[in-house]
Amino acid sequence: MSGAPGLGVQDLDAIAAQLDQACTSATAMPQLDPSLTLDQAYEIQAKYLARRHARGERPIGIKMGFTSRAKMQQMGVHDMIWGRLTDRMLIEAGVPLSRARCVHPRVEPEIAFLLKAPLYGRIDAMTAMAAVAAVAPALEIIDSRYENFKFSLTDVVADNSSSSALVIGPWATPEGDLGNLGMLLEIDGAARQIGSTAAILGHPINSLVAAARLVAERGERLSAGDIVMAGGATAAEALAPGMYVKLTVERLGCATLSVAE
Ligand code: OOG
Ligand code: MG
Repeated sequence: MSGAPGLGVQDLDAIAAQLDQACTSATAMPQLDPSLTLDQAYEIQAKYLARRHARGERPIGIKMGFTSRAKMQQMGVHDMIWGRLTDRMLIEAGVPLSRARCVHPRVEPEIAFLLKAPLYGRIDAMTAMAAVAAVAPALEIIDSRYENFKFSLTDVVADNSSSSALVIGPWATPEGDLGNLGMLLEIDGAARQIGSTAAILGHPINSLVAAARLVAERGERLSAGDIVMAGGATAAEALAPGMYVKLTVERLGCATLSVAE
C-alpha cells in the first residue's frame, strides 16, 4: 500500500495498464479518481513506463511541462510536471506523424537539451549549462489520453505528462545566450504561435535546473546522453492530417513535421 487510503498497489498497476491501453489503442479514457495523490500519480507514470520498457522501448530522457505561463493558462494547471521519453517517441526527419495513432494530438514549440554529464538535485544555472552538450529546436507532440484533453495535475502526471512524440531539429553546441531567442511556429505556411525562449521560466536553462531537482525528488537522476525537453514556450496547436508544421528558433534553426492520416 502507498499514499491515500483506498488506493492500493493493485489499483495503481491497473490504472497504469489502462493508460497504456488508451495510448496503444488511441482511445480516450475518463479522468482518474480525484483522491489520487501526486506521489501516486508519479508511481502510476513509472509503472506505465515500465510496461513500455518491457516491450523494448528505451529511455532517452525526460520532458518538462508547464514551464511557461502560456501553457499553464491553456491547460489550467499551474505546477511544473515531468514525464519520461522513450526512443519510440522520436520521429526521424521526414517521417510523418500518424494521426490515426493519436487520440487528439497537439504540437508545441520547445528547446531540447542534450546532456554530457549527470545532473541531480539542487544545482544552479551555471552547473546546468556546463552539463549541456548541445541544444536544438524541437517540436513536442502532446496527446492527452483523457477525454476532451481535460485533466487535473494528478491525471496528467499519471499519463506521462501527455507525452506522445517529438521531433528534434539540428543539434548545435550552445553558444551565446539562449535566454531570448525568437520562436515562430508555422502551420501550412501561416504563423500560428510567436514567442521567445524567455517564456520558458525566464530562460530555458531554468527548466533544466528544475528538471534536475524534480527528478531527484523521485529518487532519479539525469544522465549523460539524456535529452531534456524544456517545455512549450507558447500554447499548443491541434494537429490534423495534411498539416505541415515548421518551428524556427532564432540562431538554432528549424524542426519540421508533417501529419499523415
Ligand atoms: C501537458 C504537458 C505539458 C509542456 O510543454 O508544457 C507540456 C499538456 O499540456 O497536455 O508538455
Ligand atoms: Mg511540452
